[in-house]
Amino acid sequence: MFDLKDEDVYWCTADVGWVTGHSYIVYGPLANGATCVIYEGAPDYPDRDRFWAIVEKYRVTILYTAPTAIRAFMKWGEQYPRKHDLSSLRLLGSVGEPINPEAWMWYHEHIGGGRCPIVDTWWQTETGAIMITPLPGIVATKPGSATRPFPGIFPAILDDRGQPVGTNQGGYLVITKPWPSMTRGLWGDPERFVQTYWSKYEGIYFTGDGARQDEDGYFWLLGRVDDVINVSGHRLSTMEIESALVDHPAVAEAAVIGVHHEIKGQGVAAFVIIKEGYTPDEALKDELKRHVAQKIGAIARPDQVFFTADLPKTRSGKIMRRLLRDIAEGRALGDTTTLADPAVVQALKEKYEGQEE
Ligand code: 7RM
Repeated sequence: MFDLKDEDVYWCTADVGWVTGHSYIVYGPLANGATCVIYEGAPDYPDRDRFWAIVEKYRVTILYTAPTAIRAFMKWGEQYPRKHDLSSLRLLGSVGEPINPEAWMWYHEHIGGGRCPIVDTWWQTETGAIMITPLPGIVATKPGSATRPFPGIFPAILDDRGQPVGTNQGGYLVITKPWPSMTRGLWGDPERFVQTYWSKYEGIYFTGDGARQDEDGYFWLLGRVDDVINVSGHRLSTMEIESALVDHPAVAEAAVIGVHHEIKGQGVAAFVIIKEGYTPDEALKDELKRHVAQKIGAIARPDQVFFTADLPKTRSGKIMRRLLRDIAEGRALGDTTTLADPAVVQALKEKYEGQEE
């Protein structure tokens, strides 16, 4: 994937505490005897050229980073990379979420000087290694596509009934044959392992991602189809953030969704029902945001908190996050016929439009 040679200086900018860091700062490159840069710090400290200063100083040849970082660099402006000699770079990588073509082009031009291939690498914690990626110099890239499966990996895109979808039709991304680094279980919860990955289709690994394949067989990832949200390439579960919120004494109930965010890809929006005796004010919003950051980590801190008296639920009590997403993104409401009380969502929509930050 990274075409590693003895002379290369490889730098994966991920946080070592997240899976890309474990796999592509620690196990992978060290097992392969790579010469690596290992860095901990912020990309804007002491200044917004931190990455480019490091590339120049250590003559980095292979740089592996994330779309969210690239979007932040785009926003800061090309003057920061331009201050440095980036001519050592020969290969760029991207991981963590779909890279939007605009960010791809900017990365290619302003970091890669128009000469470096970009490997857009799709994989998951559960896959243990990169699964869909161009091979540099072999597979022609298309901005925004992770291109083709790595040799020996067999992905497919299926509909709800398990039938392959047609060209350019969206569906569920699955892997149909085993591969060396696949997850073999969930610690202490074998039931959940079967439920999450092996019960949608018989004998086929379910990724939880949507995708389509174009006329050249290239894969285009379409994001998650479950309650996983992707903030700056970091995977978070809506449930986990909801639990952190409910853990606060003021909170009776909470529903968390991912909403479109220009830099982070997705941001966290929380709809919160508070208990009697608490005041739904700005101070409480800030306190709840702090509480989540303290319980889970800064990456999970909600961008928006909305107080509400009710949440849209089905008759079986499942929160309809799809409707909350419609509300948060200002879209017309989708199908509400399965709601226990359709009035709740209309009231919420009106209230939300008043509260928007
Ligand atoms: C490596 C990592 C996995 C989820 C995965 C996708 C998304 C990751 C890409 C991507 C489109 C990519 N592991 N994802 N890489 N989507 N193109 N190149 O992020 O377990 O934390 O997350 O991330 O939704 O299912 S992870």
